[in-house]
Amino acid sequence: MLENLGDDPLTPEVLDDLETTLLQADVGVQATDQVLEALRRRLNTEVVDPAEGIRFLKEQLTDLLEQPIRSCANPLLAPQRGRLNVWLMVGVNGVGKTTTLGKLANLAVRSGYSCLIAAADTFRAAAVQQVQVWGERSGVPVIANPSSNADPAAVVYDAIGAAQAKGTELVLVDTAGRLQTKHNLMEELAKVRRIVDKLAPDAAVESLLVLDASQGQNGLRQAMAFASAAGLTGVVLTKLDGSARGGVALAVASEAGLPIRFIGAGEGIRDLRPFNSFEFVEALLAG
Ligand SMILES: Nc1nc2c(ncn2[C@@H]2O[C@H](COP(=O)(O)OP(=O)(O)OP(=O)(O)O)[C@@H](O)[C@H]2O)c(=O)[nH]1
Ligand SMILES: [Mg+2]
Repeated sequence: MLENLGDDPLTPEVLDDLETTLLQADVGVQATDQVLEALRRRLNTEVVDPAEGIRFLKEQLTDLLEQPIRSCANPLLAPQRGRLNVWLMVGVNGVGKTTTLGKLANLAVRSGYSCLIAAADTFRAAAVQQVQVWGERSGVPVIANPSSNADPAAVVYDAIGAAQAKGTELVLVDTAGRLQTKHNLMEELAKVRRIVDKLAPDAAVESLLVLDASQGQNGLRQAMAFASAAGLTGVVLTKLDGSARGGVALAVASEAGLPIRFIGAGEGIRDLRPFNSFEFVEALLAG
């Protein structure tokens, strides 16, 4: 729709269309209101042509995404060399945690990090096998507990111990999918998080919420609930190769204050990109 603006002035109708576009892209009411309010305030004080209006809007959206990134020490998330990094993949069922972990393991190996996978999804029988396949693809060892219904915290304990013994730089932890409303499962996750902090107090810990872009605004509720249980530090947005625009990233960045770190756009091992807010906003508003 933005291409069709032509030389029309930015009328209230055009602003309404913009609002609809943002809401349909799952940006959410609060973030949408915030950026459109900024645009309206500007329109009240000066004459703004459509191209400038759109440029201003993109700048506002980018700024919402950049704020949580700016408040982190590292604008681009990468494991820190020469020390232990522990990255947890958390989220609701089927969002792409294990796939993202597999892609990250591959990226880490290609970037020359020593890496290890902790198979801490002990909930589903096939989960360990699935993560083992991903490990084999990149030649990354997988630490698992063969007993059924093992304690995920025990697997993490073993994995961190192995990493410390070998001087491994990156431990990627696969966790079971869980609904944010299941209190006992969220407690189990909080326990895993505490074990990491206790065993590896000097490690650089990332707790990454994996969000399925096609779940729209539900992602914000997931972010709020996982933030407290898992001590979230960032978000990976998956399934952006589908029809979802992933505007929930803006809601999550502005309302949960979480930086978006990676984008998953496909099932393949290389279908993972570092998050780029400028590119993201262009894609969000395109066509
Ligand atoms: N199209 C697409 N599919 C994806 C993407 N990421 C993951 N998937 C698919 O989503 C499905 C679930 O992926 P998993 O990685 O098993 O998800 P999970 O979060 O580990 O699932 P649970 O462990 O059961 O909670 C699989 O079929 C993946 O191939 C993506 O970026 N794009
Ligand atoms: Mg999984």
